[in-house]
Amino acid sequence: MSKNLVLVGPPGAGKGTQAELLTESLGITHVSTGTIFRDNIKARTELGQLALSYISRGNLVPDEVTDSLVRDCLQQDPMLAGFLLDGYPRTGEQVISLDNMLADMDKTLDAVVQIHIPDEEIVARLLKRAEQEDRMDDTEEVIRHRIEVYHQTTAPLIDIYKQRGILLSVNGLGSVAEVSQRILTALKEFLVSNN
Ligand code: B4P
Repeated sequence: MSKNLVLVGPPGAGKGTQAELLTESLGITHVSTGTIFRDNIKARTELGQLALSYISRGNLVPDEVTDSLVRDCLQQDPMLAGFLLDGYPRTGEQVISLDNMLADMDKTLDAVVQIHIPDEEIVARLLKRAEQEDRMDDTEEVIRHRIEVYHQTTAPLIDIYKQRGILLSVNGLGSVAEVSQRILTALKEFLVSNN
C-alpha cells in the first residue's frame, strides 16, 4: 500500500526536520519545494534567480513556478511506495493544482499532517538556525513576514483538508524525537483506521 502524504505547518515548525525522519521510516520519497529552490539558488540556475527574489523577502514563489516544479517531480519518479510533500501546497491555488496533478496520475492523498507551534517559538528556532546556517530568509524581519504570510495564505488550507477528513494535527513542541514519535503514532493509527 502506498502512502501519499503532505506536511504542513508554519516556517520553523520542524517540517524539513520531521520530513527526513518520516520518509526514512516509511520508505517513501521526500519532495521539499524549499530544498529544491535553495539548491537552485546555490547552483545559480534561472529558477534559482527567480526563487531568490521571493525567498529573500519572505514571500512565496509564484504558484505557476512551484506547481510545475512539483508536477515534474511527481512525473519523473514513479514513487511507488508513496511520497511526502514537504511545504507544498502553501496556497489555495496550489491545493487545486495538486488535486489536478494527482487525478491525472490516478493517485490520492492519504493524510495531511499539520505541525503546529506558537509564533514566538518559530522566531526563537529560526534565529537560532540563523546562527548555524546562512539562510537569507532567517533574519528577524523576514521571519516575522513569513509568519504573517503563513497565517494569511497557508493556514486557511488546513480547513480544506479537515473537511476532507484527512487532516492530522500534531503538537510540534518538544524534542525532535518526541515530535517524530508523535507524528508516527498518529499517522499509523489514522492510516489503519482509514483502511
Ligand atoms: P521551506 O524550506 O519549507 O522552509 P521553512 O518553512 O522555513 O521550514 P523548514 O522546513 O526550513 O524549517 P524546519 O521547520 O524544518 O521554505 C522556504 C521558502 O521557500 C518559503 O518561505 C517560500 O519562500 C519558498 N517556498 C517553499 N515552498 C513553497 C511553495 N509551496 N510555494 C511557494 N513558495 C514556497 O526547521 C526550522 C528550525 O527549527 C531548524 O533549525 C531545526 O533544526 C529546528 N527544529 C526543528 N524541530 C525542532 C524541535 N522539535 N525543537 C527545536 N528546534 C527544532
